[in-house]
Amino acid sequence: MTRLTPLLRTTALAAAALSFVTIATAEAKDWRGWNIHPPTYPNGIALDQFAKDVTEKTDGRVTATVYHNAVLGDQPDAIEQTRNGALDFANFSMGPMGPIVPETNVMSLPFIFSSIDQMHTVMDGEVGQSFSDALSEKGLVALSWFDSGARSMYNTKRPIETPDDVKGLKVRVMNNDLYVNMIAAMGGNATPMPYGEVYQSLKTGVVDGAENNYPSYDSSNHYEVAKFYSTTEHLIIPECLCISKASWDALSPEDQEIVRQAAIDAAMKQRELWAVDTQKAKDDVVAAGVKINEIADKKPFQDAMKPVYADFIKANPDLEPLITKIQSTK
Ligand code: GTR
Repeated sequence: MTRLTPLLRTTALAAAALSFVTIATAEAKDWRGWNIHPPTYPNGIALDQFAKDVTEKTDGRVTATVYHNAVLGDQPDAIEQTRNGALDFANFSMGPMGPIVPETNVMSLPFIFSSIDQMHTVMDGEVGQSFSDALSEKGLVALSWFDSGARSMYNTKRPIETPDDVKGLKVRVMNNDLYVNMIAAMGGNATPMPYGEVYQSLKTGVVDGAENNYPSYDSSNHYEVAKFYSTTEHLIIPECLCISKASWDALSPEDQEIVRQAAIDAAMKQRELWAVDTQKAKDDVVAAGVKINEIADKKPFQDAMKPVYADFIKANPDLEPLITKIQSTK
């Protein structure tokens, strides 16, 4: 047996300790998660639950933290950062995903889903899987789908009863040319803009209106400055809980299973909270003086979208079967 002098023994021990630390550091992963909403929003609560589950159930092999309120950047930036592994997980709307993953643009076609329930049926089946596959090719692993309700138009000027009422309005949209066409089809002028800039832009008149679901209209305080909310419900856009493919591939199969289950549980939590929060947000904005006009007949709006579909299909003929498949799903 080799005998070590005390000094060498100390050095050897220190080296062993150091290599242990190095190995432990290489293995323990600090995951950073992006969230556009406040921590009290259904998505924020669900993401915090996801982070806690992942941290506890992997025994700290992955330590996940959520950064809320878009402090790590706006959505298009965060998508890029998650794709290249600078961020590890996030909740993304499929709205700004279109320019990066063209297939997902199908979900941004106005009135493509007939109801939220139908959207769930589609997303939980093979079409949802095909979107996940397309995302994965672009570096994002979609593990579960969150609700985002239906988006409706609101503005500072007037109630919208028919597409004609949109004429001349300057409307903020998410970063996707499809929405520019959508607003133009009703005679409005769309401006793509980060979510965080909308409040100030509404307040100062840079834009006259925007469009979103009740929980976002409420939590962003847009209702304070744009008091006419009209239930056009023109977009039902799913949102993913997405993991960076680089972070996903670095996990053991056992940890991938833990993360997958945590993502599914988080989506169940989010959907449960979503229903309650939508009603609460609606009540809050009405109490704050918002004028909601319910549009019972959506047909004039759906008809106005025909050129948007025609242009889209012309530019993406390969996606037409997917559109037909979604539309024929009951
Ligand atoms: C919200 C959505 C966000 C973001 C935002 C927006 O409904 O949850 O991810 O897309 O709308 O309008 O930018």
